Amino acid sequence: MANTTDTVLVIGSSGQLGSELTMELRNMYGGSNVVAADIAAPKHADLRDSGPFEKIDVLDPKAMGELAAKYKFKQIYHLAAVLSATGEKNPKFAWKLNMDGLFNVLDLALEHKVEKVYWPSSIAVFGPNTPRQNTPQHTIMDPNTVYGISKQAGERWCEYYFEKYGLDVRSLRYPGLIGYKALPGGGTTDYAVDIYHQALESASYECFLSENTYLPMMYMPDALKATLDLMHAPAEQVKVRSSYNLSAMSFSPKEIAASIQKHIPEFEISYKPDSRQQIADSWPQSIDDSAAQQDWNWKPAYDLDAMTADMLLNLKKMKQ
Ligand code: AKB
Repeated sequence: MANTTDTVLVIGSSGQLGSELTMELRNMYGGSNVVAADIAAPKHADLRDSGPFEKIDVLDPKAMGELAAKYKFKQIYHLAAVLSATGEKNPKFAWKLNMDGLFNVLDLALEHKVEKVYWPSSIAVFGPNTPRQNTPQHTIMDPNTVYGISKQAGERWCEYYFEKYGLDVRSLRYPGLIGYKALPGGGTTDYAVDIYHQALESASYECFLSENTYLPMMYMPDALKATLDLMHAPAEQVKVRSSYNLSAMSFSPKEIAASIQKHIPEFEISYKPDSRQQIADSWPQSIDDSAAQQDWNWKPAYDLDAMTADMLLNLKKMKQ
């Protein structure tokens, strides 16, 4: 249950997930109770107008401390991260932002007695020796991207802060997230958002992954629901304190193209795999999320065709 008097901080509020999650939280807790914070200003007017925005660098613990003293946050959602493809271009910086940013938030939460922290992990915690079908919650994890390594290490630290200091940290291993409101930035799964935009603009798309590359994916409304359900579950139901496997659908570029062709028959896809192919090939193709189902009743609502219909409808409306 949401305690509507809580003050909530969303770090990374201008990003793909952050911009949508901030709006959902504002609907639940009231606009003025949810502080959007990012290094970049919010792009969307609804985000700008619906509540406070603070420009913040998660690598600046002093500024974060001042923010916490000002607002007395009860919950923090820490979403700021360098994703998989961008991370490979500057591994040292990706490690710094992803790890130091997490430590700054965890320590801030302890110091300012924040009651709950949310931090996203990813399917990138898995690697080439992980079983690729129905990847279990507990299995071999040998990530080979700096993003994946930082997420795996982050999971261990979240569990450590929970076990040693009693900090209520919760986390999900997101698959590729697809939404129409904001663009992703620098991930390996980004093609599955871009393809819808290009389908409407030019009825063609050149994909940076090969046609039969299966990856786990999720439509944004399901990702928002999973995040909020986990954060509002009674603490004793949250049994996994590293990060929960989370699943909705798995598809290949060829299959998403076929789904789009049901609405736009002339749509054509071509393939030009680049360095992101190697990352995709090291990740699972499908995920076993039975722990999330059992512990807090997780169930997704959207499959590929339902997502395609909704994406195209909403993108068309936005382009009018
Ligand atoms: C990425 O592709 O890097 C992200 C992810 C799966 O975590 N979307």
